[in-house]
Amino acid sequence: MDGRDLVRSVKAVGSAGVSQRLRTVRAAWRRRRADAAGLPSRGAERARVPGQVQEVEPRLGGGIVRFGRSELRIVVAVNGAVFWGWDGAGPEPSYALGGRCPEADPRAVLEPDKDGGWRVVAERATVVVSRHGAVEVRTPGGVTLRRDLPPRWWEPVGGGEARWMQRSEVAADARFFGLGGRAAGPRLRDGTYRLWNTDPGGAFGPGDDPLYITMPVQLVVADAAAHLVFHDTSWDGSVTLREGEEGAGSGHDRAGTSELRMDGGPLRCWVMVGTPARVLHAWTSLTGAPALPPAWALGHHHAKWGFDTEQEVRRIVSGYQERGLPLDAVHLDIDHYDAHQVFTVDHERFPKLPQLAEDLRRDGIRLVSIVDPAVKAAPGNAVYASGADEDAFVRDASGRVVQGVVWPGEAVFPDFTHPRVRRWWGSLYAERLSQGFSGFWHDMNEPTSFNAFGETTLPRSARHFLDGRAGDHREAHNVYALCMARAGYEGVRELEPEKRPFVFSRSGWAGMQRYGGTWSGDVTTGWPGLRASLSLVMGLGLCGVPYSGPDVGGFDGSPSPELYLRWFQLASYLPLFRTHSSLRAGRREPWEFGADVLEHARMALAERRRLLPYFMTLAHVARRTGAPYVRPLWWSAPEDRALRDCEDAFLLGEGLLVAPVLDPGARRRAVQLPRGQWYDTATGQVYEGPAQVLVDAPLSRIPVLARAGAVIPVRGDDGGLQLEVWAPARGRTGGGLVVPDAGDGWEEPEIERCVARWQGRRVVVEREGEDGASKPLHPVRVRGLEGA
Ligand code: NBV
Repeated sequence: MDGRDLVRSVKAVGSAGVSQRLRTVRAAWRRRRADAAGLPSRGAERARVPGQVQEVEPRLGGGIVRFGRSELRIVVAVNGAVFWGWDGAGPEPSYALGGRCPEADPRAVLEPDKDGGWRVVAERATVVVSRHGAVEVRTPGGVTLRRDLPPRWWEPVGGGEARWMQRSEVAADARFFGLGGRAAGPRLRDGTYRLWNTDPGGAFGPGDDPLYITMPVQLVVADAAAHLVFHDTSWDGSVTLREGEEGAGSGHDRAGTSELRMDGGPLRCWVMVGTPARVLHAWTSLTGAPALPPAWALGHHHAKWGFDTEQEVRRIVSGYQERGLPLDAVHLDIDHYDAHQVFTVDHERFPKLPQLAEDLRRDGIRLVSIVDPAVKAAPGNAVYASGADEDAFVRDASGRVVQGVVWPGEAVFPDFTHPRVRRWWGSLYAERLSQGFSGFWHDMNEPTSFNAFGETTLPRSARHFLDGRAGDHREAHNVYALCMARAGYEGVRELEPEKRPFVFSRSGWAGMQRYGGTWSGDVTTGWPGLRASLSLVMGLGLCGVPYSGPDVGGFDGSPSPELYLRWFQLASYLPLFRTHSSLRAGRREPWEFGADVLEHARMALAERRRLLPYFMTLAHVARRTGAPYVRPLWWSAPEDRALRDCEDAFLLGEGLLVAPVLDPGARRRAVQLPRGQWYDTATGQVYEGPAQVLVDAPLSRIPVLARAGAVIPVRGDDGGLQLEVWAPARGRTGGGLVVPDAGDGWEEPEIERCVARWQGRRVVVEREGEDGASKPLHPVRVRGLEGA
């Protein structure tokens, strides 16, 4: 940008916004200058490919294949995942891994293959390396799932970080999912998806990409098997996907392709093969079990940017209470801060926050606080002063602290890639806890800085500690929020060791589930936004992040009563069920949309409350197995192509199929059913899958179907745990898992396995403990007997 741009931009905004604009323009200038001085210029580049195999060195769990111009290291881990890295890259260090890299599987050995190639045969996959460095992943039965062509690097002649490209082929019938939170999924159609966490800078819709959470994680589902591939590199990059096509008649198949381009970082990846359940299990055993939310976080949350005062919060809460609507959490946005500064309270408008928190707590409602990473760079700001004492803030290459512009004005950014900084930041949550907050909502942590031109984040030359390795923002950007989540989670856990922390974060990366979940950011109000919300939740679940949910009603504007209701109904079946909207947007309380909507929303809230034990069970299942609560319809039948292409319905755990209404005016909708018998839970009508059926979807509810034989833990009328059992098909058995609530501490309750079967004309349920012994049962209510 030059002086003329500056003048033009100042003219464009008029006098009111001038000073803010000038500040952001100045910040943009600073950023440009810093990058020019702090980053090596690339200059001429030389391309490289691996060349021919020269020698191999078998090692535990695999080995090293040396090529003329690179070497490939392959290790099969004991969890069945396969790792390979080029140019000597190993699995560690990694921000994605939940702990140390799993042990190598001693049974996997490197052995010669045909045509001068080599292969590693493992229990779940065979990896075949060609003479020129193509790498193929095959099922144990020998079907090729993925073929990586020899990679290509571009190295600056004068030295520096190499860019690289990895092109892969998958089966013609394969579908792509994942890559973090994508608005236009969950099936990722042909196109280029960037890997750079980004605040879209306003409400986003299905056409906006990338968003806050990107991950180099692809879940590929094909007839032969599913596989997950994770390229463990946090640098900026992109993936270009092209679905394949099957040749009709005698025509040839065209393979699906994925082309991954990275601006730097190691070329290394993990691959997991099997059923979707197996793959997610391996993935979360590698990157960490999803944090278990406290039970209240599975209830209903209400938020709003623009709760002006304590009285306003009390008024909203009374609104829920007077109407008998369940409410479990209220979120306070940046407006309760003092001058938008994190870890402060505006005591004029919120004079007795701890009292408010205590009063709400007595009614079973928790307070959740927004936490922004940017710290106001001003003398007198205690957080700034203590951060400066800790040398906590990101600096540029010349050693100066990097300044951006965020809500509090000129602001600085903690370097969360430093363990000392994480500890300091974590200790600041003591102030939040003393105000009475029970949970934390991390925002603006891509990180976002309002630079007017170019990118709204830190300069790429900004320096980061990177846990001792030292580097710059090109590498740290995508893991910034992940490290912030770690700081918050670990800080809160240390401050309140007896409770499970509740943290959810707008931005993040592979492995973020260890610290909590996310929400869908500022999704736009409108029917496309509603669809995008479901896409995000499903896609993130397939990347190992099972806890998320949208802003009900969308972030901006005012939804029509029908749209609000349909959003509310959908979200009541998603892990995070939260109403929220922007400062300038209309209200989102259920009573703001007329008497009918209020009554229908009441039903959705009551059903959510009734299903809480099921949600708690799903949270435990996610923690132990990696299976998300919200699963695509193909979860247990990935070979069913009709299901693979179905994006407008989902399985909630094993037992329920939820078919939200995503179109205006719809009062019936088609539902693609997986194999087996399904009950419409509202009418009791039975359907036989696989089939496409038309079901009623009146305004009062969205269709929810129960799998015949499902055992669903619910809250009975007396508040106790009850098992709702949907009669199995005649001659069949059914079952389900039940995890009784063990409070918000760390106790790991036993998973109960229940089996439902016919005994004469009755359906009986039996419970097996983890030891297989039959155990006493919770009260049972059998449904669907008429249908069966
Ligand atoms: O803190 C204000 C908002 C918040 O309400 C929203 O949920 C975040 O996604 N925040 C973004 C910053 C302002 C965005 C325009």
